[in-house]
Amino acid sequence: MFEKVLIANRGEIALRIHRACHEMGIATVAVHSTADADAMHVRLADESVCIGPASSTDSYLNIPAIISAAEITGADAIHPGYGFLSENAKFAEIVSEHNIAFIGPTAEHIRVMGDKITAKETVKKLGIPVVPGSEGEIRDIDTAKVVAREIGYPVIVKAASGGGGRGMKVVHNEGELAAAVSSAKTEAKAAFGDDAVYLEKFLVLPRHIEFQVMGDKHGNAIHLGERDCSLQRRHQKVLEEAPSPSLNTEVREKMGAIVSKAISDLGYVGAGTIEFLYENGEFYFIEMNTRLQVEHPVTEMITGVDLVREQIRVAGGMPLSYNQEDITFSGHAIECRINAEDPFTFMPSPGNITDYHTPGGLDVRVDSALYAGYKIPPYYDSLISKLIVHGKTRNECLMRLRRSLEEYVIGGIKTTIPLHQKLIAESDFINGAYDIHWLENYLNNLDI
Ligand code: MV4
Repeated sequence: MFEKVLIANRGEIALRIHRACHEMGIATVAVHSTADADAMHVRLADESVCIGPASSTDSYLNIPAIISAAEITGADAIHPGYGFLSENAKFAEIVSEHNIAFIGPTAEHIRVMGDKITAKETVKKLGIPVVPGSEGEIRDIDTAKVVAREIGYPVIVKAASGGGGRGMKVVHNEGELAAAVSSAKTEAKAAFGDDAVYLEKFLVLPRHIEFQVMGDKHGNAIHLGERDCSLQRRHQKVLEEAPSPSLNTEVREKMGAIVSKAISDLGYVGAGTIEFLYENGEFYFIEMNTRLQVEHPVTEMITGVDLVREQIRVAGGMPLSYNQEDITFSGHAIECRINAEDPFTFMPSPGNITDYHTPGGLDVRVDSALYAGYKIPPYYDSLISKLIVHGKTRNECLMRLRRSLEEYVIGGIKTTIPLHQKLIAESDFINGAYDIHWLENYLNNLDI
């Protein structure tokens, strides 16, 4: 197994990775920007290296600086966390070329899944149902018209390299199609340097359901159930839960069997997430993420599996610690993403943490790099903490979440805790009756 792992990230996820490493007896190297010299991830790690100025482009995205830090400290593996370089195929390749293990899938798997057209073609061949649409890229408007007539309006134009909802256009009739394709291409070219777009049937009121999967280098693959991530604002997830209130055991088992077979046939190694839209009992693949996700703790809370430990094991060539039969699902878990933002305008609110008290007790988990006296820098993502709560039932989980949100004190800045308190008191949320558009509608109709 590895002796020393370099953690190419910051914040709560850097701590999460450090904790898994130390439990396995592995030493850690933190990297940080000048703005993060006092950050908790630097304090906890066994060693640390400054890799550049505040701007992410020059530090957490600076490949030569990160490789140098790994070589200088003698790290034998790099964990990229989420965001930053985690789904950069070139980075995975460069790491391997330096005889350092990349804790994640192969560069080839990252590349295939990074392009949504090749991802869709690949999983379709592996037996995963996909949203009806164009066979690959739309190259001319006449083909687009034929495909759209076949699948029926509304349709959606998507960028192959898309992310965060950019380069997406919903089209209600043929009259709007040409303009939508052309503007999606322009937007995609500007945002990603790639103007390839494809067409899909637009699903009007789906849920966002994602399956956690893991594979090892011995041909084993398992799934760890789903997470419901439908509560989003501007393509940023706000709250996630597992299991999904909208899936029944039959559909869950069917989806699970399909995804684990596909991951095994693909020879995929590491943790991954297969994203679906779920509507009227039917599920359709949309994308695959080849990284550990922000919301992975809800899966850990209902399965008891340490996903980061498994990532490290399989990257080091060890088999997964679990067969599918060993994975059992117990109770319910919910994660609230707590951001340093105004809870209702979402304006960023960085600054000094004057007081800090975390909730605790049975089945309460806080993943955060905050401490009293810490100053949140303005340069990075506004996620500052994840409150994850487990209960034997969804109702018990909700009661415990309400109590935990009450207990949590983060003084000196604005946070999204009040939004979560309001949200979990809503009858639609309590009833699990929400789709991907519910939260935006709810926020638009708030009188504040
Ligand atoms: C869709 C869709 C409806 N129909 N595809 C948004 C970002 C990207 N990850 C995929 N997205 C969507 N794809 C079809 N065929 C609706 C969305 C979508 C969405 C998906 C998941 C969670 C929140 C969303 C909010 C708006 C639109």
